[in-house]
Amino acid sequence: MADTPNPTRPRPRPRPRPLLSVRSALAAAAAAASFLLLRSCPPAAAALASPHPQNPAKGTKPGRRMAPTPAMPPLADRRSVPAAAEAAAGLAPIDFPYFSLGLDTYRVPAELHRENRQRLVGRMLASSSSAGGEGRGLVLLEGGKQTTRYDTDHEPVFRQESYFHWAFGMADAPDAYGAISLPGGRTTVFVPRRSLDYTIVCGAVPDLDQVRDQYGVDEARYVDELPAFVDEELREVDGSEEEEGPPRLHLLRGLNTDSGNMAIPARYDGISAHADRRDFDLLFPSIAECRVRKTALEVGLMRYTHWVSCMAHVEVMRTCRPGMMEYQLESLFQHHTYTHGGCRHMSYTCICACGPNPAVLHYGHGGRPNNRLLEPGDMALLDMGAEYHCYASDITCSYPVDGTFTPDQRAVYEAVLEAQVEVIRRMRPAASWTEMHRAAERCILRGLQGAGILAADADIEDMIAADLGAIFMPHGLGHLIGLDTHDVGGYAEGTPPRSERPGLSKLRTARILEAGMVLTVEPGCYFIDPLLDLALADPRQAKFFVPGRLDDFRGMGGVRLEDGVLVTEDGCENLTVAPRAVEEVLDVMGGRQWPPERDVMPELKRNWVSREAGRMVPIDVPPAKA
Ligand SMILES: [Mn+2]
Repeated sequence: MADTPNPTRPRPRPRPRPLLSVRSALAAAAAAASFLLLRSCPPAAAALASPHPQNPAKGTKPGRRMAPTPAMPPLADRRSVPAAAEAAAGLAPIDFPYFSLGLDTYRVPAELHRENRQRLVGRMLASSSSAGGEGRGLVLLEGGKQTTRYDTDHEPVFRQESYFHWAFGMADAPDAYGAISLPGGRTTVFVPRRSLDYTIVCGAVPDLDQVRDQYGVDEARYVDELPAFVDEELREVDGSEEEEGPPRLHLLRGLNTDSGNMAIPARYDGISAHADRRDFDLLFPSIAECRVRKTALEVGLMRYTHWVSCMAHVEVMRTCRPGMMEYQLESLFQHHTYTHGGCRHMSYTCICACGPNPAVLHYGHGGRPNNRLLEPGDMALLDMGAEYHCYASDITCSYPVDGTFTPDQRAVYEAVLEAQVEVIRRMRPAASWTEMHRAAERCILRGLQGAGILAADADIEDMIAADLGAIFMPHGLGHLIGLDTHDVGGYAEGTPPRSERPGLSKLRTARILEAGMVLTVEPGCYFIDPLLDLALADPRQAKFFVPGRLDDFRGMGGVRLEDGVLVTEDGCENLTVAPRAVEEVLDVMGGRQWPPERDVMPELKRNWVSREAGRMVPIDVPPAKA
């Protein structure tokens, strides 16, 4: 951080890049198949590591005018899967069922979901045997429904329900059911039998053998066969009931601690015949707990969603300038993640908050629709993440829209970056997320002392005790992320309860970290007038403020930096490869290549990757420091 350039030096701005040719995009899309089915090799063939030749832009120096380097090659140059691209990249072919949106979009093995089902079965059997329970039973999950808008027949684009998708990977199959037989784990999925009318309007659907092969399950049937199937599965077998009790029907019911909504158990006409066999206690905690820890295959997919979103953030960073509207930044992000990443859905509504708007934490919603004109001197806080195959990313970048930090903006930015680094330095198994939140608050308060907002001689712990951290960061440090942006299991039974202290009470989890968890690290510092007025009116907090200095920051909005971070056995891995150091941000805004040739902040633990033939491969970005 010491060798960052002069913050007041103006930066050269790149010329706007032309939009991609619509014609080439259409031609490429037409050539791409949404499912590619091949069989023979085990998924281990996907494990690969090929060094990626760095984009050669040697000799470029910060501050020099540089030709803008596209973060992603033009669509027409993207190599389509599989054979030619794999041969060119020296990669072994993938020979198992996978999901992909064609070209070089990520290829998600169906194995990912089979492994999830195995984990679920193992967990449920372990729990039920420890409770003295039975072995036989049936897990039944109901997939998401195709909905319509209000009273109309307009159909919003379908997005699968997350628990169902976690288990079966049927992202594109509305109105389906899935069943897992216990104790063996045999998997049967049920898809609607479609009418001729449906086929005429919506197209032909795959036959049952194709469904089975596509999702890598044991059997596929029609939904109208479900009642008879459940009857058969729950049938009592002579002799076995005396030892184990009759087979149970395991249904999903439980509270989402972020939304306050309940997961809805599977239903079909006739299910009430099994009312005495229903079990609502075992499935929900078991599947939620499995979702908390990600497998290597899930992490691989999340590396992709994070990489796509980071590269799109870089494009927005390069294009952003005064005179644009906030929604143009949103639009550009969506274009890049979809065109280059196959991401049809955002993980959440884009927050494109500029000028004073970062002080509105969830700006961008229907009532505040990203509609400000960017002005010179504005800070932008852009919180945008795309999802692919229903797995999320959640990334925030903050920077001055004109490419020039004022000293005050920079002081706030660096305080937040300090907090980011400090948390990533401490993240490892057995660390407390609550303690990480406090660590971030300390960094931010120290930064505000340095900026002259808070008294330089005041003790940080006294400020923490006075809840001053929650005045500047009135949200939690971060949350579990996976299929959902705010992923499940934050306050599961048996984990630390929600605190009542300001700031800590906003945490979406207070868990002790474990390897395999992916959490966002999103420290922020905001200047929210009503909160600041409350603090100034409270003698407990007002005494820490330097009179008058706060006024220089009111209206600045705020800064947030948000990365997705995987907890590993011995520390953590940052899945987010966005520009973070001030010099990185200014260089990228000036048109410099990304990823960079050197990593000026190895302490952020960014795992540098690139995409080759639908897979993520490591690339070499050596640390800048000796
Ligand atoms: Mn977040």
